[in-house]
Amino acid sequence: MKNLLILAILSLGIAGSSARAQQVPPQLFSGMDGYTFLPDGTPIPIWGYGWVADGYITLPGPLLSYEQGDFVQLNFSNPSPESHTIHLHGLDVDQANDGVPSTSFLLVTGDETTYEFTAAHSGTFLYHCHVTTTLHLTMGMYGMVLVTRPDMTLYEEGPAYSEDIPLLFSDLAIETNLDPVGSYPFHDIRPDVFMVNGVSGDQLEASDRIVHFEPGQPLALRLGSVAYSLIRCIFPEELNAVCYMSDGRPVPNAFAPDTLDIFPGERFTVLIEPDADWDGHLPCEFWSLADGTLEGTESIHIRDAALEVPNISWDQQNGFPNPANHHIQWSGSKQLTVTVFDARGNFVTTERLEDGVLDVRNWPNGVYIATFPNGSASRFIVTE
Ligand SMILES: [Cu+2]
Repeated sequence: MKNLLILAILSLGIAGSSARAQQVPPQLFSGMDGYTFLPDGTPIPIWGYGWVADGYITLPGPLLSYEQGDFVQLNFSNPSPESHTIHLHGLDVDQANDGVPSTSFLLVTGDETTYEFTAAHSGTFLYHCHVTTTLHLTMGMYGMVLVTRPDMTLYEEGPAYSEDIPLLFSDLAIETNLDPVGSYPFHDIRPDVFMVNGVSGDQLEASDRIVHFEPGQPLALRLGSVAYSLIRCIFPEELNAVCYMSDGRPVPNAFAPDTLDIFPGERFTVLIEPDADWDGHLPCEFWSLADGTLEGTESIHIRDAALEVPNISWDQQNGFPNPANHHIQWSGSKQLTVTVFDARGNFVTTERLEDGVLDVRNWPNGVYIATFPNGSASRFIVTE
């Protein structure tokens, strides 16, 4: 049953991520009282950004997602005890909105502002605090910005793809996060935690961290780094990876990378179209720019979505008729909530049923999986 729940969470997560950030007014705030957790459960203090609506900061900060051509108004408030900004790294903003204290302004405790810019180019970008940048960034004040196109191409006349996969590399030094002031001067900082999207090690094997693909549906890996280290991604052949963009612009000639080096602040967009049934890892090495040593490797798990389905443990909650062409009914409950996935684990619908009857008229033919709040599941077939 655990696997089924994982499938449900995963699928709802994918459904949720298609909602664009600007449906909710994008109000960010800065905080200096957050925690992140190492794979062994140790809490590490962080500073960072969060949505005002959520009320807590996250590592990394929330993904900022816009459509190409959007006029963006990013509201930002600073209730924390020190000054902060948002620098929109790589985006074409004017000086007043660049978040660099010496050329524009910083937000002292209690300040609020609205950064404005036009998201003129599609691509992968970053944001981070630009106050005492070395320290505030390594403490966790960073996130990714995606500018995408409604036609799901990377850029005008660029390749099409099915889904964005943000992968933000970063690192931290535990000693620094435990004692930010004591870590001065900052050139002695040596990171000892290496992260992808704010987590590392076994945390990357959590179900909602695994990257699922469908054969023939290219995924856009949105690679960006705010790490101290050099990131070296090693692409297995089966991923059929092609790099199309760097630093928010198309590269002159797309190329198939065996390895890809990402220096601090750089971004790349790589399309992958993995072989069917592939289940493997994309290893990314963290190399010290101070002494050239390999400090750590974090691996991103990539798996054919179809491989998830056979792991479900089936209960005897069978509906009838099955196959169904008009409706399917589950007995035993006057009111019943059902969540349905297709055979690949994609979310189809959640409905509250009267007398346990689900209307399946006009549904595409195929195998579906119904899940119920008590954790049981049943499989049914829809035919014409
Ligand atoms: Cu800051």
